[in-house]
Amino acid sequence: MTGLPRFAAPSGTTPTPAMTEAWRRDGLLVVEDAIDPTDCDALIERSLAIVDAWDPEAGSAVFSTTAPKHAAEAYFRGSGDSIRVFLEAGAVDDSGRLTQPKRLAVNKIGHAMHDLDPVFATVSRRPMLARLAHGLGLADPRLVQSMVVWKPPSIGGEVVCHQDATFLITEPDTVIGFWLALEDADTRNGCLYAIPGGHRGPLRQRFRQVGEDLAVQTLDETPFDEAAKVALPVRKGTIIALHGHLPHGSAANTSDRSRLAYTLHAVDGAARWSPDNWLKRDPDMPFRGFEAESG
Ligand SMILES: O=C(O)CCC(=O)C(=O)O
Repeated sequence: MTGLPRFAAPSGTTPTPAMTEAWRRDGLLVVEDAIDPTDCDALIERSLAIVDAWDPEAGSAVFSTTAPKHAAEAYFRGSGDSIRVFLEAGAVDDSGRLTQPKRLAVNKIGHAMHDLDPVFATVSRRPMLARLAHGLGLADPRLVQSMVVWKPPSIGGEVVCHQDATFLITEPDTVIGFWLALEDADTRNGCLYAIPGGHRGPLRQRFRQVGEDLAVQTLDETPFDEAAKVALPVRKGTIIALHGHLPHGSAANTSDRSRLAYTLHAVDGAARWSPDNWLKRDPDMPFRGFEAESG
């Protein structure tokens, strides 16, 4: 277990001073029982329905952070304002065909469920998330990206250590990640880990559009302090808020249990959204905040 503090969902409208202090010091906040288990179940149910309804023949791509070939694929590049299913590398053969049932083959679903799916849209706008976003410094939070990270039993892939500001660029950097455990997560089924305090180090990379391509650019060669990684086992319904510069990731799922998580990324509307972002939106579908209707 970790020595990091764990907090109960704040009863007031803002995070407590102890939470704000932990956020400033660690760059992450573990908030237990933040989202009702029935909401977690509803998101799992919707996720299963999305996967069941999805026809792999109509479009698919493998998503992997260890061998990131997805960056070249139109299926990935067009997923910023849609709902698309991505596969584990270990679930397809050399020609890209599924070698196992869909539900056991998914790497993730992304990246706009929070705007396009009514169940995800509702849970993404629960007051607890809005309070955390405001309380952690987003003056005008905008929800830019959502993912269900699937981690199927046995083949759920590693998410390599990264900083979210690498992938979601505003000027200045403002992104905060809200990672919600839809199921209990521990070290055997690939819970998150993080490097507390690592948000005070430099941003190492940018993943951005360069000409017609998406490319990773190195900004700073300082390695992540692997020895300082702390595992974050949590119960279903826990939210882990992650500063955009905080190094974090997750190990492969080697267990016989799944480890579904929902991750929602917000930026500050007061900052400039870089046109270089990989994530593109149709002009008719601007980023929304936590309000139920567009605002
Ligand atoms: O759910 C995971 O395993 C990793 C998710 C993550 O790192 C992210 O959303 O930035």
